[in-house]
Amino acid sequence: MYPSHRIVHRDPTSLPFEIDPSTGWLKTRTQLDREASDSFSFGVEASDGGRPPLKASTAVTVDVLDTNDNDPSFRRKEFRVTVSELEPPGATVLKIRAYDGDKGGTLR
Ligand SMILES: [Ca+2]
Ligand SMILES: [Ca+2]
Repeated sequence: MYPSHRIVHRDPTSLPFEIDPSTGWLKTRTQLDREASDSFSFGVEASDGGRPPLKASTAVTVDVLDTNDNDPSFRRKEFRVTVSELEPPGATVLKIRAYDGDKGGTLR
């Protein structure tokens, strides 16, 4: 009697994974995006098909590794500022910082 496997989750359709019931191979079902979800937790249940069926369950966590797939971006298209000619050298003028959605958050 070979066990049959299934994913146990309150909303399995929200998971980007599916499991082959007979082999137990977990496969991606849709494209992953670490910037949207970096980790998934769910259960997998095995059932032996006996009468009554005997079951086992285990907890699974899948962590999504990051790739550099986002361009850095500025919060504004354009910056414009005024500065007095009397400002001494070293005076701060404006913070023009780019952000990056990939892991680490800011530019390296
Ligand atoms: Ca990036
Ligand atoms: Ca990324």
